[in-house]
Amino acid sequence: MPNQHSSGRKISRRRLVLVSGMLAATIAATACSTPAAATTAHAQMHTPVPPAALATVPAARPAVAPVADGLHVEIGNFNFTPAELVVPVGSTVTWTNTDDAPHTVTSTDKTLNSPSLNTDGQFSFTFTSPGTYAYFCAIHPFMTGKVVVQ
Ligand code: CU1
Repeated sequence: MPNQHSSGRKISRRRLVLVSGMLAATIAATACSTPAAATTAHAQMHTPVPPAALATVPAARPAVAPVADGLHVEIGNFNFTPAELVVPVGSTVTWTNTDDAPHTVTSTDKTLNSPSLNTDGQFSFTFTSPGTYAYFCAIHPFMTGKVVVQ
């Protein structure tokens, strides 16, 4: 009796091992094929836009578009662009800071005297007299620009 009982136990234990082994193999096969198929489908869905390009989109700051109308100056990469702007008398020029660092639009005689402009900060000035208006950034004096009013 004890022998039968113990051998019956061994059989059922062996069956369990076999069954669990087959299950493991099935799970392994499923785990192997499913992500591969999903990856392929994913890659096909995004073929026109590489995943690397998608990843950079949220990092990009929504642009305060510098308008190329001759009346805007972008302050970016520690430069005024364009560094020299020629405008007719009565023009209003707007500077936009696209840098992460703060900048100012300052002339020596303080005709131009913006506050510190943070990222996306803007400053506008209307030029009512002809002349050359040289300016710089009071925080980074190596940054210079000029507006020629005709
Ligand atoms: Cu600056």
